[in-house]
Amino acid sequence: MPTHRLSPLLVPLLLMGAHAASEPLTFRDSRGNKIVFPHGRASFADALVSYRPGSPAPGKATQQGKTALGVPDYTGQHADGSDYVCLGHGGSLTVRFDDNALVDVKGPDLYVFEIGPDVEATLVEISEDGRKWISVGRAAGSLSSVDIGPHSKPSQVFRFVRLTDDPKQGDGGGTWPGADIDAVGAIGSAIRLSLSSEVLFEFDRAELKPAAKSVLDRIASSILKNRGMVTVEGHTDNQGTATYNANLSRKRAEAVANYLLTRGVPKERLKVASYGETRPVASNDAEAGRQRNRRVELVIRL
Ligand SMILES: [Ca+2]
Ligand SMILES: [Ca+2]
Ligand SMILES: [Ca+2]
Repeated sequence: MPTHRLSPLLVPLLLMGAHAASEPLTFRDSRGNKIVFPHGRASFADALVSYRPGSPAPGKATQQGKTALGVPDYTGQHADGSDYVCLGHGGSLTVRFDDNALVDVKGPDLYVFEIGPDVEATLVEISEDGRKWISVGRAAGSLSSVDIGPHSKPSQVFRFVRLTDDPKQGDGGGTWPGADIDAVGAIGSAIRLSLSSEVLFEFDRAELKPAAKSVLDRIASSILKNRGMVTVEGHTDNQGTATYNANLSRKRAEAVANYLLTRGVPKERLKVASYGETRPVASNDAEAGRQRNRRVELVIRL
């Protein structure tokens, strides 16, 4: 299962790889047009949020939502559905980007890899927080793109994509009713780094640890090799009051942003956002999940 909990040492490597060493991936759509994913493997969805099969539902074997994560890998040779998920008539799939994010770039921003003999359309919605959704149109099936530009603001950074099999098409019959999804990829993508609060700060504090500075030094030098905006997001777990957590996440995000400023990242390229406990990436019920939720994320547009 893909994870975005990166070791502090890997972070700068990944970030540098994002604009240098990592291989861009190229695919061809049904018309033979070349589609290049500049950020390679990172461009694709990382986590399954939910899968709700439609009615009629597909066979059990093709109800594994996780098969829509990562790079397109459908070969047509696995009858057990181990490389794609079938939505069923009117069914839906929600995925999340963890090491990248969906942003608006010139032209198409998001590609849905739909497979199988029938070309089946999906209705596409995107969300920053997994709660408020914006409809961005219809992916017509096969390998098709969506431009989120007309539906979003340039500053918005989207983390979630929801695909719903278009219930208006066909009668939903057959063994695999509804759209069959192999992968979901963001072309208009930014790199997202998640830094554990344990690495950056002492418990309940907002002053950077010395060890955090060396990690941020390397990130700063990578940022300076690019030109895009950097958003520093503060997040906490749900222990304590919502107001307290909102404040702590703001102070921590500011501490990281201020440090990046001292390393030469221009003020006009930095934006601070604090979300407190409102955007967890894991359950707060157990300590392991709470630890994942205590974090500062950097969204870096290359
Ligand atoms: Ca990804
Ligand atoms: Ca666009
Ligand atoms: Ca797949």
